[in-house]
Amino acid sequence: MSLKLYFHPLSSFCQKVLIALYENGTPFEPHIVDLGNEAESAAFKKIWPIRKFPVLRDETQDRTIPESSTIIEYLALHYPGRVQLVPTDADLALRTRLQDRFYDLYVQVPMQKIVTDKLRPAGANDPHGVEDAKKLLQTAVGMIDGDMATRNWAMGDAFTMADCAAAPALFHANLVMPLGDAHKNAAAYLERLMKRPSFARAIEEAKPYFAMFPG
Ligand SMILES: N[C@@H](CCC(=O)N[C@@H](CS)C(=O)NCC(=O)O)C(=O)O
Repeated sequence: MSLKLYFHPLSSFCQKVLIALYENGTPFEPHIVDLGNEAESAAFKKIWPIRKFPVLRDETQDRTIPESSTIIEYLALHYPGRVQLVPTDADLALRTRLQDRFYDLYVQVPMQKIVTDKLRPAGANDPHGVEDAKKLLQTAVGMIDGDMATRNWAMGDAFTMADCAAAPALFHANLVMPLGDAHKNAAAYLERLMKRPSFARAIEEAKPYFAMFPG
């Protein structure tokens, strides 16, 4: 098989790429990386010294592709499928990338900050950073709630890369800061995302690892 994905099922950025692969039934060889295991972590660092997953390896083209958005764009370019996750129209693609960046930078990143702070050793917490992250997440979720009053998916009617980013971002954000009644449109969008078979499958596969998610 030409495509190998280095990932972990519990990682939200990895779930984003899994959704893209499952949407189009793209064949790939899964390589689960346990970063807590020194040998696995060192081996993964040789592939991508930044040591963050997901990373895609395409043996046919001898290319290593890190970064979730770049992986999805790479798949759309070299392994296109029935579901066009990156629109061919240049301006629509630009808007899709903006939505993708929005979910990554203003939902996933602050959500990660809140979650990973719980994993820090006693005395090494960053309460100011966590407060800033909560404010940013609150602002972002408010904007999403407004947008989703009139949209089915992040870009409107078509399911795109932006929805691949939104699904795990909102799923985990909802765990750390429940969307509740104050954000009914965002909550309804998350429900639609959770019913999408590609994301439902990614969540099902992450379930055996849920206990590792800090409470
Ligand atoms: N910008 C990267 C972010 C990837 C990322 O933050 N991955 C996390 C897991 S969700 C990771 O590898 N964390 C391990 C670590 O930082 O030690 C992307 O879009 O792929």
